[in-house]
Amino acid sequence: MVSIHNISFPITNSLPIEVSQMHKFSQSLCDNNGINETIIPHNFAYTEWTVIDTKFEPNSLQHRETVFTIGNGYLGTRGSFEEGYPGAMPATLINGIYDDVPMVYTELVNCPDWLPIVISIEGERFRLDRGEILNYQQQLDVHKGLLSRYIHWRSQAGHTVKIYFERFASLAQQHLTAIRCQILSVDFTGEIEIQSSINGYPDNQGVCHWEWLDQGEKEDIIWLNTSTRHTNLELAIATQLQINNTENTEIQIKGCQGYPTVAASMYIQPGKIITLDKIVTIFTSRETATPVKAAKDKLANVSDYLTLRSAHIEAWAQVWQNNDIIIEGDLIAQIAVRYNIFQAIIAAPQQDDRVSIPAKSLSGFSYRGHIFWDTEIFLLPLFTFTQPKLARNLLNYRYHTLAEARHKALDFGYEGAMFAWESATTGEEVSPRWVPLADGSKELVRIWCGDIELHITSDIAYGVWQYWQATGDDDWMSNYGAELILDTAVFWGCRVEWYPEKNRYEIRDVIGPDEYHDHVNNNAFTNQMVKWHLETAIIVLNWLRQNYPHRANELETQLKITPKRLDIWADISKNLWISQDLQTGLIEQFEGFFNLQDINLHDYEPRQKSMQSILGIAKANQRQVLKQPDVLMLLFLLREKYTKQVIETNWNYYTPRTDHTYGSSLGPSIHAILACEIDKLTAAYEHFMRAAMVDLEDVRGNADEGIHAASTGGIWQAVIFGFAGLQITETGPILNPHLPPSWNRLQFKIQWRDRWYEFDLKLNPAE
Ligand code: IFM
Repeated sequence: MVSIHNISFPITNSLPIEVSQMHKFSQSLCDNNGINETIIPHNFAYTEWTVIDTKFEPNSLQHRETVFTIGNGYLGTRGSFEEGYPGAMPATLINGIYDDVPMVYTELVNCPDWLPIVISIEGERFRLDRGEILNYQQQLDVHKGLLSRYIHWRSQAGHTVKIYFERFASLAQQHLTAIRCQILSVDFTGEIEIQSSINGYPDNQGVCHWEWLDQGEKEDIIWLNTSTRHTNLELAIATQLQINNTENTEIQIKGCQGYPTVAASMYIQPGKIITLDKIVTIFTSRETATPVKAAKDKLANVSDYLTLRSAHIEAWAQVWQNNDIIIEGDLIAQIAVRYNIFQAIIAAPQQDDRVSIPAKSLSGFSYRGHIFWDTEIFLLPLFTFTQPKLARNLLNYRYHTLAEARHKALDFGYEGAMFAWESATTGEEVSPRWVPLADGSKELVRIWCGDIELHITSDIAYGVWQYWQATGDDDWMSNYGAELILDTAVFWGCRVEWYPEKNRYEIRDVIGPDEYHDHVNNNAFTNQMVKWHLETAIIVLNWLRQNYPHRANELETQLKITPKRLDIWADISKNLWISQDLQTGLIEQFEGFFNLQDINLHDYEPRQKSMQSILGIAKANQRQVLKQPDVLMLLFLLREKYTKQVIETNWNYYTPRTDHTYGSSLGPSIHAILACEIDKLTAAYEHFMRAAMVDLEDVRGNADEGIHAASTGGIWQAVIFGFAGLQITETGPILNPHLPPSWNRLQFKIQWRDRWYEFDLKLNPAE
């Protein structure tokens, strides 16, 4: 590696990584676990902390942009190239920055792009679709939160350079991002020009949400002020270009309205390195009344790149102290688990409790940045047990959106709070009602989730309860959590119907977690969760009466919780109908499910589409085929209520009927956990890997649309609740492990009631 003027190239001397240090996905799967590797292609090489792309693959550019997403909970930036590439989908998404759109109401906005750096070598633009790539490596180091790229490139005129990029979104300072760009001339003497810009007109797949307000420059600093068109959210971004050798360097301000640019030109000779640092600050009117001032002031006070980088790395080191999971004996599982934890953490708001984690995190446009049950059921446990402050932020988001949940209940003719299936800024229902058919025709399909996928209301209550149980945060529970559980219980008390002729309560016309079936009656998942919810509401109210009588009184008055209402809740908990064969324990997913035409999914293999696309919406509705676990989802959430035999019976029935690969990405981690409970370790590992590699190896072919956020949290749960078998007892957490045969060691920490518990499972201590 070359080093001139105390600047080493690349910074850490870490690129390119030697091939012997990497592991190919295919090897590990076949050697260790005997899983059918044809399920999954092989995109990357891995070390314990890094995902490495060793070859530029223009055909899967957008998949790679997703995989190499970085962020810090405030913003997420896809791994698009600084110099651009045709067909790229660069995006920076900031939590809470939404704008209005037809049909889907609101979407998370692609914010001004802080990446652009255009390099010209003797007038010839560097880009990977031009010239010749002699060597290429891109890597994400999740331990340090650094994305870097090394390119050995020859221009069409025959000039050879080595270029190194490194970027981060500071975990230490959420309004700060930075890029280092280093250029080493291999064989030429001549001029290099570097243009560093802000693109103020980024688009959400064709729609630009920004209206230019102002921009300016001073020496090597440029800034832009812009506003969302409909929601009038202001955003200011400022950047400074710091250059290591200023002799012979000419700085010029260029660009046009909405695209401020600072350009630096200089001479270079063979062996000489140019180092440029692009430091960026970003503020919006969600955090300050004066975003431009905030961005400029912050930039004026930041230190140099390496100091900022050290603080960022230190912040990640702190996170990993508690969040790391060590797996020995299976390198792919090791890096995949760390990668998924990294992606979950960078999506979680650190300092804002009025936003939550969108279904595609801050990494893509799919689902428009809307928030689903994915957060409370799949992601929340990771935070509840490792970073409870972040879990509280996520739950507070639901508390702050209670007003809209109350509106929704009223609109549907009920009391209490009924949460939106898809939620954004206010908590108003933002599920699209109509969407175009996926076949490209102009036909619209009615989507019913916003009207009748009701289980989210209990899922949120479940997240609240789990947080409270794990943290013992009575203060929060009495002030916020209890109200969430109680007002949603009020809703259920009204929504459930009594059928005197059957002597039972029922819940009709819903969609359960398995969205291949809509307008069903007595969905077992929904009904059992409602029973649990109403029982829990009574427990919470009694606790409140004993410990916080004033607050209990206040809530009873405010939410009109009368003794009569409480009697009804208790009665519903006992008499809400669930169809279960008492002999075998088999639960019917909903009334009439077993009368639907059965299916053998093997008859449709090989396939590359979901069963709903193959059969069509109406026919899938008529068949016993599941998009994702429904009864099994229930057995997972309320697992202490069910015996191993009941889990096994239902597993045997529903697993072969589930569309594991092309149904929902939420399913595999849950299947992995239940498979552990019934000692089916090969199946557990297979489902686990399908979830763990969903983005890295693009298992479903849609990772280009963004990270499967729910699955990142599901992976954490699969390791902790599945393989490690974490159970919470009256005296604290214990393990009932079921480790995959190749795992020699599993080590992790969880926090339970203010105390850290460290578990270190070593299977072959003698070796
Ligand atoms: O919440 C999920 C749902 O369960 C299945 N479809 C996608 C949604 C967002 O991830």
